[in-house]
Amino acid sequence: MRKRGIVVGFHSAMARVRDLESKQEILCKLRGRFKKQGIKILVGDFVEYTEDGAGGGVIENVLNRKSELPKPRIANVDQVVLVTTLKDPKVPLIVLDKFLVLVEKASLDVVIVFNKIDLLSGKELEELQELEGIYGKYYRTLRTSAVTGEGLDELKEVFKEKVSTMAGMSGVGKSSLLNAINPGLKLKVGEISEKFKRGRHTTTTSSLLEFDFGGYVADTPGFANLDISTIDPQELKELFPEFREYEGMCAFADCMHVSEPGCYIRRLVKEGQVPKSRYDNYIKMLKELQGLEKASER
Ligand SMILES: Nc1nc2c(ncn2[C@@H]2O[C@H](COP(=O)(O)OP(=O)(O)OP(=O)(O)O)[C@@H](O)[C@H]2O)c(=O)[nH]1
Ligand SMILES: [Mg+2]
Ligand SMILES: [Zn+2]
Repeated sequence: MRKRGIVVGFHSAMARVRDLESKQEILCKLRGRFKKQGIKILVGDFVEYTEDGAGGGVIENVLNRKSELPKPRIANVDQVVLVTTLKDPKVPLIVLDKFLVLVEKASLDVVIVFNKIDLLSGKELEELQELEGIYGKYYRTLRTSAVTGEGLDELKEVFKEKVSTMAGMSGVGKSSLLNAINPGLKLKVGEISEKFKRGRHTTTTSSLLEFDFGGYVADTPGFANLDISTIDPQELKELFPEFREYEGMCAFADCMHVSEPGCYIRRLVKEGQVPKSRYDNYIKMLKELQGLEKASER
C-alpha cells in the first residue's frame, strides 16, 4: 500500500521520509528510474512510498512541486521568514533589501521579523517604526524577542502548517527564535554557523524540522550567500514592489529609474513617497549587476 510522506533530509543515498499521518521517519530507497528520468528528489518533496517490511521503504512517486528554492535546494517552500535586527548586529539595509529581491525573484511570500527588540530604546525604537513603515506597506512585519517572548505567539501562527525557510544574517537569532517557539528542536545557538564560512565543501543538502504545533522549517537559511548575480539588470526594477506599483508612469516604457527624463519613480523619491533607502539600494544593486554584465562581456 502506498503511503504519503515528506522528504526531510538525506542519509547516504537514502531519503529520510516523514510519514504525513504517523509522523514516523522511514529511511527510503529511491527507484532507479528517477535517475534515468532526470528526477532529482529534494528536501521538501511530498512523495508516495511503500514499506519494505523491514523498517525501511521505497519512494515510488514524487508529487508535483509547488515551488523550488535554488539555494539551498528545497521544494514546496511556502514562505521565507526573514529575521533582522537593529542592534547586535545592526543589519545593514542593503542586506535586507538583497534578501527581499531574492525572495521576490523566487516569488515566495515573506514575513519580516524584527528580533531582539528587548535591546532597543529611544532612537532605535523610532528607527524600528520607520522601517515598519517602509517595509510594512508591502510585506508583513513582526516584532519579536527570543528573550522576553514578545511576538512569539504571532510567530508560531506564521509557521503553523506551512513549509518555511529561515533567512537572515548570522547572529540575528534565527535558531534562538525556533528554539523559543519549539523547545524540542534544541538547535545550537550563538555559534558562527557553517554556512557563512567559505569553503570548498559547502554543504548543499539541508533538512527540514517539524514543529510540534504543525509545520516544517528548513534549518539552513535560504539565500545564505546573497548572490544576486542571477538577476538580470532589466529585471531588477520588477523586484521592488514600490516601483511595480507605478509601472507605466515614467515617460519611457523601459525606464530604469536612473537618469531618464520624466522618471516618475525619481519624482516620488524626491517627494518622499518612495523611501530613499530603498531607491538607493536599488541603484547600488543595479550598478553591481551592470558591472557583472560588463565583466562577462570582456
Ligand atoms: N537580547 C537578545 N538576544 C538574542 C535574541 N535572540 C537571539 N539572541 C542572541 O543572539 C545570539 C545569536 O543567536 P542565534 O540564534 O545563534 O543566531 P542565528 O541567526 O541562528 O545565527 P546563525 O546560525 O549564525 O545564522 C545568541 O547569543 C542569542 O542568545 C533576542 O531576542 N534578544
Ligand atoms: Mg543559527
Ligand atoms: Zn523611471
